[in-house]
Order: sequence, then structure tokens, then C-alpha cells
Amino acid sequence: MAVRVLVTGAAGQIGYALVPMIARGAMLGPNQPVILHMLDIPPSAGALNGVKMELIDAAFPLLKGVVATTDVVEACSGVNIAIMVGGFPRKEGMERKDVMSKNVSIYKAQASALEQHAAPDCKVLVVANPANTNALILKEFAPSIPAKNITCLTRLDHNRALGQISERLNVQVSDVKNVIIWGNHSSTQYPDVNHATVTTKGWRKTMCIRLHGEFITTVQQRGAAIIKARKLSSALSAASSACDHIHDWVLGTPKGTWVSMGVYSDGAYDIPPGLIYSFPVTCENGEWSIVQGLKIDKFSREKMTATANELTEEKSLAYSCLA
Ligand code: NAX
Repeated sequence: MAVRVLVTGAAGQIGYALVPMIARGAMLGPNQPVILHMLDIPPSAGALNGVKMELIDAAFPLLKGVVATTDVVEACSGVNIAIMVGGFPRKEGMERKDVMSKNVSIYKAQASALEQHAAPDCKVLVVANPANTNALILKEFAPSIPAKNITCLTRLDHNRALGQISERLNVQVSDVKNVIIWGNHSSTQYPDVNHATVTTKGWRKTMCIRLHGEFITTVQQRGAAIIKARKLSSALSAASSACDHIHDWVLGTPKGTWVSMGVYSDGAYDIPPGLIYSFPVTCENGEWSIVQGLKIDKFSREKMTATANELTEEKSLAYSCLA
């Protein structure tokens, strides 16, 4: 049976890169038919229709239908997976609070639509910034969707960390694993390599990688570096990482490998409960679990707390916008 996948903000640049990946099977595998639901706002309706035309023209064998709409109820109806890319970007001269306020009202409205019209076991991935806090608002206003089903994207940061290690050590990216992104998808995120390993081909030997300082800031600032180079923010890497996030959540992580996902904190690693915080997770049977028992040194603890504090501040800013 075809899986219905919602992409909001589908006429935008991440949406444009993401929908063909989904239609080609990069997200749910080469044997899983999909029906794409694409939502955007009325000013983008023409562009959205153009994306639909291109999807038809590409004749993807797995694509069993396309819904392109500006109606949030139609978009959310019966969806099994929701990828929330649409949001209000920060524009010149706007205060942080103004951007937060716009996104809080978008995510509050879309939470209700998902709660009422999506499939009961719908899995949600929030990509739009501020991703962790948008996901938290969505969770708060969709109380009947299990908290476990609402996540945000930090897999791009995770993949960026893998890519940087591969470049710096001159090894294949596929031989690097178990980096961790802790916290917020913002420049306070903590890319942690204390538990990462590189498996050199043939040897089956793992070595501990210790990279601090400049590596951390490179990963934290990679989004800004892409904007500087491209004059546009990351799109293909964001789309590909969103596919990885859902792929591993639905189909499972390989044995011995974990990935980073923004999930609802239950207090693990002394992170305050009630935040959507990025943790190392493994996935099995469509469920994620936080990797437990990793040793946290003083340096890591400080960084993990700093990014948690930023999320606590964002949460109160979001609540003040609701008041
Ligand atoms: P674009 O501005 O190209 O596209 C956003 C689209 O969302 C537009 O087509 C817009 O019309 C639509 N939209 C706005 N309000 C909407 C609403 N209420 N309902 C449905 N659609 C709506 O941005 P793009 O480069 O695609 O980035 C999308 C979001 O991803 C941004 O918030 C961006 O900051 C965020 N990112 C998050 C990343 C992550 O790792 N979590 C990385 C990439 C990206 O920066």
C-alpha cells in the first residue's frame, strides 16, 4: 500500500530537492510506493503546481499520486509521514521574537490539522527553523499525537560532522560513525566526537577520534558558510538528511550505529524534560530510543548545558508569543 507523505513548504528550495528524492525511494526504500501531499501558501500556489507538473513529467514508478494544495486540511488528510519544511524566514530588521511569533502561529495551526486529519500513527519531522521549538509547539498543540512521533531535524548537522571527519582524516565517510549532535539545531549545538569511530577497511579496527575547537565551530557554522558560498541556504544536503532521518526511523539503524535526532527529552543525560533536544538514538521497528550510558566529560557537559539553556529560553519566548 502506498504511504502518504506530506511535505509543507514544498514550493521552496528544500521542498524542490526533497520531493523527487521521496518519489525515487530514497526515503522509504526502492519498493515502497508513495503518494506525495504538498502544501504551500497561496502566493506560492503557481510554483507549487509547477513542482507537481515536474513530478508527473519525471514519471517516477513509485509515485502513485500527488496532492498539491494550499489547504492545510486537504494536505494533512490521511498522511502517514509529515515533513514540515514550511515556515516564516527571518527577514532583515526582524526581531527574534517576531520570527518566533510567526512560526508559533503556523505550527499551532498545523498541529491541529495534523491531529485531526493525519493517520493516528503519523510520524512528524520538523525541518523549518527554529526547528526544535517549532516541533515543541507542534507537540503542545497536538496532544493526541504521541510525543514519540514528533521529532526535528539535526541529521544534517550529524552528517556534516561525519563529512568533516572524513575530509580531515582522509577516510571514506561510510567508515565514520557514531558522532553525536547534542541540543539545538543552532550555533549552540554540540557536535561530539568522543564516542565516534573510524573503521579502517580490512582491519576492522576502530580508533577514537579526538577533535575539538575548530572542528566544532566548523560544524556549528557550516550553514552560514553554505549561505556565504551559494548565496542561498543549504537545500540538497537538508533534503538528503531529512530522507536519512525518516529512512532510519522507519526502517531502523544498522546494528552498532546511532544517529542524531531532535526528540522529546525524558530527562536523559540530565537534560531538562519538556524540551525537544537532539540526542544519539537507535531505531528499531519504527521507534527511536536514546542511547544510554555514554560517559560525558566536563567539556561536553558544559556544551550540552549551554545548548539546553538556549532551548529553555526559546521555549519561554515561544510561550510569551502565545500569551
Ligand atoms: P524557502 O523559503 O525556499 O521555502 C519555504 C517555503 O515554505 C516557501 O515556499 C514558503 O512559501 C513556504 N511556507 C511559508 N509559510 C508556510 C505555511 N504556513 N505553510 C506551508 N508553507 C509555508 O526555504 P527553504 O530553504 O526551503 O528552508 C525551509 C526551512 O528549513 C527554513 O525555515 C530553514 O531555516 C530551515 N532549515 C532547517 C535545517 C535543519 O537542519 N533543521 C537546515 C536547512 C534549512 O535552513
